[in-house]
Amino acid sequence: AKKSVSKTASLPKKAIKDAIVRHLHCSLGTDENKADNHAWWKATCASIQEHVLEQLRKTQKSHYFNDTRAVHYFSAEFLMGRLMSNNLHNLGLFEQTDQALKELGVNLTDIMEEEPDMALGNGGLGRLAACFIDSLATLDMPAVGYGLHYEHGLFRQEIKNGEQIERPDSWRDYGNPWEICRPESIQEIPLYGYVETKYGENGEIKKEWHPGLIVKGLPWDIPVVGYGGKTVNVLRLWQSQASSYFNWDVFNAGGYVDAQKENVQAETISKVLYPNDETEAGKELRLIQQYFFSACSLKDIIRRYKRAHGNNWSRFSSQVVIQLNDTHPAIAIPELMRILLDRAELDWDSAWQICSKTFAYTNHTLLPEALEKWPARMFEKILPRHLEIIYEINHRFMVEVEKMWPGNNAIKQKLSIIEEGNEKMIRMGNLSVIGSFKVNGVAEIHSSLVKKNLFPEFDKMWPEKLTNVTNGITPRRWLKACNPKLSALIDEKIGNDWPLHLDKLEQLSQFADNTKFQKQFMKIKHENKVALAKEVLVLTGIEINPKAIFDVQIKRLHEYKRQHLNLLHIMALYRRLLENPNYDMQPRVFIFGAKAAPSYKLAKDIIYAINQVADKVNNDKRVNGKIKVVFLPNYRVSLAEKIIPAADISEQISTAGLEASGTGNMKLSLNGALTVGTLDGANIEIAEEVGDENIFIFGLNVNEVHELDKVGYNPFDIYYNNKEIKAVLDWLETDYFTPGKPGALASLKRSLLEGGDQYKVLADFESYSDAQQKANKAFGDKSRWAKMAILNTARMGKFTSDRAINDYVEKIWKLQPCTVE
Ligand code: 26M
Repeated sequence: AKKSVSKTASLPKKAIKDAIVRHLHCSLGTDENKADNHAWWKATCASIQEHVLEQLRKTQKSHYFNDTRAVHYFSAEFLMGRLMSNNLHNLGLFEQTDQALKELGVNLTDIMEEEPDMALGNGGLGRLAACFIDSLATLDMPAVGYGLHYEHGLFRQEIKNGEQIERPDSWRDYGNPWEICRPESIQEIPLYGYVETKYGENGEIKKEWHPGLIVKGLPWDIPVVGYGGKTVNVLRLWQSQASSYFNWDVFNAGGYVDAQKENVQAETISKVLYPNDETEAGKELRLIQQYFFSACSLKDIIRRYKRAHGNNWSRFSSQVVIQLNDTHPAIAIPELMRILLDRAELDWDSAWQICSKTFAYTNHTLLPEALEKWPARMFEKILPRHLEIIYEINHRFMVEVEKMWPGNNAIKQKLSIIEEGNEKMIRMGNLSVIGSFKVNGVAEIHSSLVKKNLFPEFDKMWPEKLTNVTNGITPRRWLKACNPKLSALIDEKIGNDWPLHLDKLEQLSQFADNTKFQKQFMKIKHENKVALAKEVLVLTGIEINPKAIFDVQIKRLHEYKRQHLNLLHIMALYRRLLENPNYDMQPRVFIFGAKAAPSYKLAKDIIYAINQVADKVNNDKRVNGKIKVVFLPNYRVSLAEKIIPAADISEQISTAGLEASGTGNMKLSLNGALTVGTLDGANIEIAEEVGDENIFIFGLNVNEVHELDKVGYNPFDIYYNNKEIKAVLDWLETDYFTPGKPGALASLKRSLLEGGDQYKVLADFESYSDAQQKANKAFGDKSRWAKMAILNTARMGKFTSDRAINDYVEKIWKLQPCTVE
């Protein structure tokens, strides 16, 4: 049986109070009378951190003495959000701390608002990494997260005159109370320079890389507290620094200023998170970032391995598994080869044996423009030795391809790591598949498309390599912490161990028809909606009615996610209302949260369009409050935690085949929102779990999208045949929503007509509108709606990230849990 009560859970309130006051005095240099919320927040963090660090020490001791196999989760992004509430809940200290602070005259909810989000990620991929390290610690798995210590996380979004403005994010300006600097574990990373070929005593060829620059990697450790407070793992993030000793020559030669220039370059590496999840920017700095954190992390792993096993590499791949979160850290594969060949002086076959048993790779997207490729000439300049190794990996792989498909050059071209063309490119996806022992997609449909469309030949060569692990989310953050009222109700009904055994939520289904329970459930939803309405008023000045349907689409802005399908439907509803003031619909508030990549023009146009339509609709008396449209600026983890518990409808409306999984879909359904969605990503598995009667599925499925493309899709056919669609698209060209600026929204119309409507928005419009009408009708029947919402919560057990991690452990990582006293 799993720990249910943590040691810290018995900590008396008095001890907590004393610790907070002690930190106020001794760490913050202030006192109870002078302290503002920020100081109280910091003092409270410091007192929590005492317990965290004690458990961290015990965990590390236990892992060391047991010499456990461990997973190393390599990710360019960890979208952690805020840590205080999570750490308190996981330590079992939330209630006592709340009480202790109350007695000190301080409100815990208020001081939690002082914590800036740790927004070191773009969206789904980064948040998945954060959920996974929570589950790894909760399941007592030996694990380390490795990433970059960005000085600036994802940009802060402001909306000015309806348009997105990007502002720098400065999450560490006043210090981060959770992180620990570890100068004793600094690594040095070579870059640039050239490769010298030498000949050994027996005439064997040896390669020596003479780097042109060496930078230092300074690790910062963020403790990751498992639920129950026993295992505390670490997230180790690397900050780049100038290596002073290497630049000593320049310095002494009177080049003080030149040396400073090199310092600036070195320190730029970890300056900022790239916000571009649209297309591969091909930026040199991004490649350097990837190599920098991969190389630091590998050296860190090897240093630890050698402490236990000396120079004997035979046990490396049985002690170390490295999970590549997308191809961003794929450069770790040739880097490990380089270390084994050039440093450890192993022969190629022995090195490749080790290497190809160490890495596993997760694919998160099928969008062709998002598959990473780097110009070979960029590699030549930054990582000349790695380029040689990649060519050698490819050469040997091509020999295997020739055995399998003799004389077939087309297949060789397709599978080659090197893309020949105008400019030679290195395909990081192919490198990752070839260098890994397992490759997984993130939902059933996605994994089957990875096999069938993306890597079919690799699947033939290695039939066991490609597999699926459906994503999950941590129920500790995404239900227990963010929705305390619903959590308390669930505790009361089925006991309090559901955060560890989410399948137990199924027991709620016995109350789905119970009128009293329905009322309790919906009362909590209503209270959460009142709280969100307050927040919306503060953030936007827009008044919304908590009795209306709260219809939510929160995710990065991308054409394939189709926020514009949602918008066209809103415009159609608006038009129906204008044409018929008695048009029958439940009042509805459409809530959007989305950041657009700064260079993604059309995505920014869609944000502008949403805001302009919102402005018009919200202020049109004829609408009579039946439609409100809210665009919440600066969508981020901490805002998601406020929106999700208040949502009635969850918009998951991507073009079938393009959303790898989605994870917001799981969070919303877990909190009792009903999905309006396509048969895409994890929506399919959500529908399987909740049942077709508790979800609103619409639109083309993957096969139908495929068929439509085969016969040829012409959006003009729909435009000319559907009066409503035509009217709505034509509306965009007028100045109705952009007074004095006719055509300001025309790019949207163009992309859907002349642009070819790549994402089948018009093709799915009617079906979407029908699904929305069904949802509208269902909401009118309070008891029916309550039942559906309850069954959504009850049937989300599958989507805990604990299940996902257990799948990884069984299928890929083969880890044993290691308990901590
Ligand atoms: C690329 C180039 C330059 C800078 C950044 C990028 C980049 C960053 C993030 C590209 C893609 C990135 O993320 C992709 C992503 O978030 N994919 C999502 O992964 C989730 C977790 O598996 C899935 O649920 C989503 O469906 C999938 O879109």
